[in-house]
Amino acid sequence: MNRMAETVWFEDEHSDDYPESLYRFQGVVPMIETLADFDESAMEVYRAVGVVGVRRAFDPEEVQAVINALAELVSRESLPEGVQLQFESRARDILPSLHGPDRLDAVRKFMLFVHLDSRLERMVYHPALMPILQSILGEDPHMFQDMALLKPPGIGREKPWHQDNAYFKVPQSAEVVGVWAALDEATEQNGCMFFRPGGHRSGPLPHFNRRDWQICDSDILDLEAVSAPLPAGGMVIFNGLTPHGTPSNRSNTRRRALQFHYRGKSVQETSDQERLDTFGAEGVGASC
Ligand SMILES: O=C(O)CCC(=O)C(=O)O
Ligand SMILES: [Fe+2]
Repeated sequence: MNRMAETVWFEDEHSDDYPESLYRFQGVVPMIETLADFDESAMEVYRAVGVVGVRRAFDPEEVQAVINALAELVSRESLPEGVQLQFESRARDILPSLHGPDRLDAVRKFMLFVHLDSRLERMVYHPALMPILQSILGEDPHMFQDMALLKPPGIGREKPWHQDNAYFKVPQSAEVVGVWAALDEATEQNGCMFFRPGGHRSGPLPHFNRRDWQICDSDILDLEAVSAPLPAGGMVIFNGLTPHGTPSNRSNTRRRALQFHYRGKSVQETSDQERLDTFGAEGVGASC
């Protein structure tokens, strides 16, 4: 079945069994307080570590507007072609009983929807974020993928370790910036982001189809990881090559997040073949 052609579907059943040690952490990502604090020294940290956290990036009204907009969109009778709404496989039984904003508690991933609501569109080129993206990319940013990852309480599945660029048709020479914003408090228990500091500097890693399109667990187990716990409205800004993952949400708290990816506006899309030649395990003769 061609999943790309579908708009709404349930995730395939996947094992949610993984070594707990994948999410052992030595510290937290370097953090600044607000987007306005992203100065030259934050930029140096960004270049060295591949990720910078911002504790207060969006204000509570902005966060609430995003949640309201998402809740309205996932409650629509139908969604236009191109939008992708994926429910957690373990939400099959509860979905029929969820109404209004509670429907978000069944969603794993929602994609390519920001153009449907001005409250969301406004966040993409947020005035406080723009100068940071411009200085990282060296030119105006072009947002090429929007996503909401909702990891519902109790059923939100792990997102195994990966590099985002392994999913993108972007030339390897081009820089990609990911922006991940917490819409609820994100903690190690409910599935906050975990990163491999400095990992972007080692370049592309082979990815394998295991619990997901991911880095081999055995390549992660010995690495030093840091977590990115954030209050609602907090954000991480990270390089598309920085390895990261999120554990399952086994707590009873929500962990909703919004994620945008940007490349420079002059950067042209490449092919799936180039992406697989770079990240596909066959291309580099790796095993897992
Ligand atoms: O929000 C998450 O759980 C992680 C999402 C992620 O890393 C991705 O979609 O690339
Ligand atoms: Fe990612």
